Amino acid sequence: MAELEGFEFGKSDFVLLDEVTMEQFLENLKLRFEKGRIYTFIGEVVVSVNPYRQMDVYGKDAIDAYRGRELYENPPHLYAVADAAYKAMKRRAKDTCIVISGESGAGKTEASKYIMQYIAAITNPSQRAEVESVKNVLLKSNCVLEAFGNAKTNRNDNSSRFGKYMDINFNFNGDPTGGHINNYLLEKSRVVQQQEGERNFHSFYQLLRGGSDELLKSLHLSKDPTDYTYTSPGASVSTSSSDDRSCHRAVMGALKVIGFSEEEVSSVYKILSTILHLGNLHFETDGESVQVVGGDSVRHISELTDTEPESVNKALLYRTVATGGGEVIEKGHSEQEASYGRDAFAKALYERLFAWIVGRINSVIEVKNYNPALHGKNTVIGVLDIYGFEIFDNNSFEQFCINYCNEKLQQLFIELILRQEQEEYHREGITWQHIDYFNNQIIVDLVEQPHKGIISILDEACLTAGKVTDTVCLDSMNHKLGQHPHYTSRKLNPTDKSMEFHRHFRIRHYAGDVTYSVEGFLDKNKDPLFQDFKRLMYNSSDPVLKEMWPDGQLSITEVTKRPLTAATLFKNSIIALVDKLACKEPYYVRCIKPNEVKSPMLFDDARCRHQVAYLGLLENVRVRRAGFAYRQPYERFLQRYKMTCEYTWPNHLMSSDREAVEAIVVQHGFEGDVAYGHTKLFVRTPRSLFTLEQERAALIPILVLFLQKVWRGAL
Ligand code: AOV
Ligand code: MG
Repeated sequence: MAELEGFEFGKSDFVLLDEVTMEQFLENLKLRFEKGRIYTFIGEVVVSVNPYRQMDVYGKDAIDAYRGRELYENPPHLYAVADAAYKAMKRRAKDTCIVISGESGAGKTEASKYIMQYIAAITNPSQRAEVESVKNVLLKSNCVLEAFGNAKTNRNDNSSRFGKYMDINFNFNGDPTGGHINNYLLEKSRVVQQQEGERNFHSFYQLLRGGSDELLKSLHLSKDPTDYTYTSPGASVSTSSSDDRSCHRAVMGALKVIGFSEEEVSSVYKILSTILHLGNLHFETDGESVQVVGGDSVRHISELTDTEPESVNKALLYRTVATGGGEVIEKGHSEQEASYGRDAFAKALYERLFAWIVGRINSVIEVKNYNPALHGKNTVIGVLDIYGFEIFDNNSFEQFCINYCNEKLQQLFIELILRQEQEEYHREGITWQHIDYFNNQIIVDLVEQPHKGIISILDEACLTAGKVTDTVCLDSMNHKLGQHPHYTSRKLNPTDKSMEFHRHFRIRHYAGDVTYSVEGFLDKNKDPLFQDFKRLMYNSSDPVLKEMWPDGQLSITEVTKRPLTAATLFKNSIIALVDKLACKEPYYVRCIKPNEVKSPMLFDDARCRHQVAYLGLLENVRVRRAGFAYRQPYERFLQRYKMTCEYTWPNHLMSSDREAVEAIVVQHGFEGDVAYGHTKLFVRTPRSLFTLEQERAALIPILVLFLQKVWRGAL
């Protein structure tokens, strides 16, 4: 239970609400938000509201206050959860994970960084150099990954466009020995196109605005993002340009600390520049053949990628195909095919660059020379910060994947929070009472079920020979899923005959209805890239670039005909992630976005109500309170409340702590409100605890007075 701060700040744990209603929940959340209390517990879950302003609650004092303390001893905080996860890991050698969820802009990434900073701050008290270096790399990796994986969207100026799960490994001392980052589905379509009001990945603007004159000259770049097709639309989008400049410096510094060599850093910037030059190419035809137009771009690209200009030109204009008879021929692109190929190449370059950066960081932090026989069990804390639920004006394949991922995480939340309760009651020999909640498994199935789900239908369309269009695929989905309670075929809406409805479908997600435009779904799912580009990169003399394209060594006849689709790869990776999380002891941070306008003052009731509802927070409180709102080991309960009972203060003479606890319970007359587990006392309603807390609070000043007198020798 959270330490009572006094009710002027609202209730620090939602289980203390008089009644579990949406009104009371919101009232408490709002009051706390307005009083600058952005964190509130539901038992061990922390609910966090994005303050949209710097809070003075993350300093050294706060770290010291939470270090090694029990969850209920301090006001709710991310640090309390981080410490609980750390303690479980250290004391009980349990692998734990902290799952941070909430919609886009709700504060997940910020929360994950505070949690990591906390863990870094409380470990390695003896300042061992190798541990410090691991911690440093873990912390610095955030800066690099955000530069390359985040972008300004309409919902968040620093939106994560990839999912991140980071395992931090600990030795038996509880000090970090290494880690591993898994990244999920980078939104690479952003490299070549952004929605209105949004930007490309930060890295491009940081390089252009922050790179030194010398660096930019060597990359044949100007300082102005409007000079490049891929960065031009986002160039005027407001974010302070000095931020881009200072971030560039920070990223350069971080790359160095992590251990990227000068050559590697240079390769990274060359690849970014190659992408920008690629975007400025276009194609023209004289009716017979297609030509590349774009000034010196081809020359720059060949120089930056360490390849021959003729080879670049050729890869842009031709593709090698194997005929049915096994013959290999070169086929010229149409203008449209060439533009398509260029964009696919630019996206793939960026995606591989990102994956390579993650791999490079992993190679530095991976646990080396760890011998469990010698060093004890290597335990792990996982921190998950993955893109939140998204509803945009135009929702595409990326939103479909992101929202599916959020369905999976919600499923895990339901499963684990209920399972944990169930297990605890079972372990302690107490009967558990079932609480109703919305189980979103039905939506998960709608997306991922073999043969029947949306991903299967998409894959089938992608693998069908010939031209299956997005709309044909949509027809197939409508046909197969039209009756599903969470799927709406917009085409079947008899009142609307507009064409728009022929290109959309709607999913009733746990977090709300989302209408997806099917346009581009098949292409993004198939994600094709001409083998010629892969070969071009593999043949580069730049070792870093070459390393990113091992599949370029395959000849056209060796290329696998049917690689897994993007949706299936994503599905598999998310299923693996969920499996990984499910076998750890979970801790949850549930983030709420208080308003749409990034204001520190505004608590938008309707928006918050919606989030509280879909995050299942009321159910969470109910489950927590169902049988018993509180549980506490006998010893701890006794420590806290022994002063309220004459038989236990200052020490009891009973044969066990459990008996002493019984004496307290009986003295206060709430024996009908408790159950005695094997090791813990379970209290059904908050009121009983209130009585005790109030009595304790009233006694403390008397006690202090008494002790002061003792010290002064007055007694
Ligand atoms: P997200 O990770 O949940 O969205 P962020 O963590 O990036 O959201 O938060 C969005 C913005 O809100 C940040 O850039 C900060 O300006 C502000 N913010 C969030 N938490 C805090 C905090 N504790 N203190 C001060 N400001 C905060 V997304 O990545 O879009 O799903 O894909
Ligand atoms: Mg984020």
